[in-house]
Amino acid sequence: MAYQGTILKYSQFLPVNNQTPIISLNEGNTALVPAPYIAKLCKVPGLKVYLKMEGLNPSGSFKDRGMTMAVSKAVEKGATKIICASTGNTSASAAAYSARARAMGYQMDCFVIIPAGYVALGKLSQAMIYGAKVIQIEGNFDKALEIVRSLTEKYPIELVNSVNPFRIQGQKTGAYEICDELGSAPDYLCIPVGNAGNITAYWAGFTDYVRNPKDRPRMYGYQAEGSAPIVRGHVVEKPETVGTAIRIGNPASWKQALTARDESRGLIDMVSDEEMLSAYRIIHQQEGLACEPASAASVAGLIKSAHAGQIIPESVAVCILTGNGLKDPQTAMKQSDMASAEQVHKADEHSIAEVLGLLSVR
Ligand code: AN7
Repeated sequence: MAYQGTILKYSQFLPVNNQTPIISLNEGNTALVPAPYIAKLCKVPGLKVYLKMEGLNPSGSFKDRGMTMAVSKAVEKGATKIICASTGNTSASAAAYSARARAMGYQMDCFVIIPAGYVALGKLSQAMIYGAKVIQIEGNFDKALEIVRSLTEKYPIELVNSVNPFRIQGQKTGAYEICDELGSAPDYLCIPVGNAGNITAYWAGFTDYVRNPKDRPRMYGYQAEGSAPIVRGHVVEKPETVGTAIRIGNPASWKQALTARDESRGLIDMVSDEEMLSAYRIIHQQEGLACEPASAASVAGLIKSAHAGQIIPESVAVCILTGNGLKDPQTAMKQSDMASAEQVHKADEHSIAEVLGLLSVR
């Protein structure tokens, strides 16, 4: 049977039955790619590093694993409207899966509430072209989440943020795939932390899938220094980071993230924007792989933890690259040699050979 997405592949672990309409875009089955350059940078003897390419999902982020479940269950209970607050990827995913629900003959409208000015261009354009109603607010993600939580208590509209338990259920499949591919769980699972839904989901997934607690990975979560409420132990009123996806000051799954950390004997740390951007450039330029800035927090964090002696020799670390590199073209441009790329040259072979520095090598 051809691959048909995460729900059918892992139905035995998910709250679905034959009556559940499966709204799928063939999400999941994402590549797990070795990252030898990053492994070397860690300076830990015998360390193996893999990157889980979640940007290869249909709407370009890990959110699709949760959204296929959340939208399927919304359709099952007869909902015709879904809503989310979002830093961008949840809105793109919700918009895509509601379009897919319409393809299957169900009525489904999608509303997304986003912080004005802080959603990467790729994500905003996705929500729009998939046909969602996009509402920008003056205020950050935390405020947007407050509003949608309140709205969904008062009106007949389904909340599809990760406070919806089906989102977490669906996102467990990332952990299953890693275990299937490696033949066992890794020693460390490095993951960016924003609203803390994904670290919660991965830990639940490893707990389902790996019988012996000793064989489960340590969960290493990383927040951005300017939006690190879990690390600092208090709500951050004005979160700031170049990784706009994780610009979240009051994570909904805060407690569950602490449980994941403590049960797995892991840690939750933070990385600076400079560390995140350095990892972002390394992933692209030294591995030939791609992700958005917030995703690079997992690699920046791994490097930081390795240098701090928190990764043991001969171990295996998996970093989750949560979102596609094309989500945030503006940051990609800013992190590159813009001055030289923007210059327009005469269409003249000799002068181009000169610019390329080829004349002297002949
Ligand atoms: C690329 O889309 O919160 O800790 O509204 O887009 O589960 O929140 C996105 C989060 C990491 C953090 N990497 O995951 C949203 C949103 C990327 C993300 C996270 C997000 P959680």
